[in-house]
Amino acid sequence: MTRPKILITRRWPEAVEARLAAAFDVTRNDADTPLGPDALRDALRTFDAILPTVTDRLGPEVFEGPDIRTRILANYGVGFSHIDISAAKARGIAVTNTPDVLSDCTADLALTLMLMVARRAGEGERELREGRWTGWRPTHLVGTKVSGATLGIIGFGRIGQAVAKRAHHGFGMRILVQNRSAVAPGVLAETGARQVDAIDDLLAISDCVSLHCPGGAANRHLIDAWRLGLMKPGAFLINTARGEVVDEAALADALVQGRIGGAGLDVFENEPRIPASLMAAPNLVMLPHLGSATRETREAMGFRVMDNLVDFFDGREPRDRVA
Ligand code: 8YV
Repeated sequence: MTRPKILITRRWPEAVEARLAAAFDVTRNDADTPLGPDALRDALRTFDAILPTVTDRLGPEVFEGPDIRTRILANYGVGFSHIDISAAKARGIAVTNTPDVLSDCTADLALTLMLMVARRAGEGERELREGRWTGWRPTHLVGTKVSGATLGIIGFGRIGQAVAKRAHHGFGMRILVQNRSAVAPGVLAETGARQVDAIDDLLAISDCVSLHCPGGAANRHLIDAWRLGLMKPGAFLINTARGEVVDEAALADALVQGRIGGAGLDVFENEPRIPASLMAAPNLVMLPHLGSATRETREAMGFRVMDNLVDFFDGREPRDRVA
């Protein structure tokens, strides 16, 4: 039997690439630059499977036209708002993702950002490296105590729950949760969390707000100027979910005007472009989409994609099918 032809759209950890190459007829993108719409359109006509990442925008236009060969988009990552799911479905293309394996590391990074912003670690590091540190003094770079504060988590899936565990059991934080469906009482009890119905209620009483909901059109600008205005003065906003969930221009205004205490962002609306207003905003820590960026997790994500592919081509239902 001929082996399925698969395209890995970016370079992946070597161990995973080697296992994929042993099982499939693999084409790699050795330039490791994002594929544009034309390349993706061609790929849909050339490969049985495409293994995309967040940098491959598979919008509706890419799926148009005849002779599509691809039967599965086995996404490397849990978020898939870069893929037009209804267009994929309409063309009979399955879509899978990689949940679970990145929850710990993404949660770790959300906590990293929270601590960096609250304790002014970004400012401190810049000051020291630029030779501006004049020495210790009681009023120097005084931040905000995180231990015992209230953390509002929007989206209480696997990553949100992993954040709650760290914040509650590590830092004694009180946990508030907003989620589109009711969270099981047993799950809330693990971190003494309380679920609120409305995002607005959570924003008004949280000292820090961390976003863990999906991206995509439904949640675009969920955090807009009005909702930023509901946050406590001095509160922090952390986004490790998707850039589009936050209105970046409104966030920059809120930071410049000192209406909130600060923000930590790992994701952006138009990656890798960062608007000048955010570059200039005070009390903002920005990281280049590092949520899952550990060797262990990036390998586990790759092997999870491989499991999905093997199941699919062996005629079994892939465990992480989202469409
Ligand atoms: C990935 C992520 O690095 O899984 C996700 O949704 O945001 C990151 O962990 C990226 O999306 C890879 O496609």
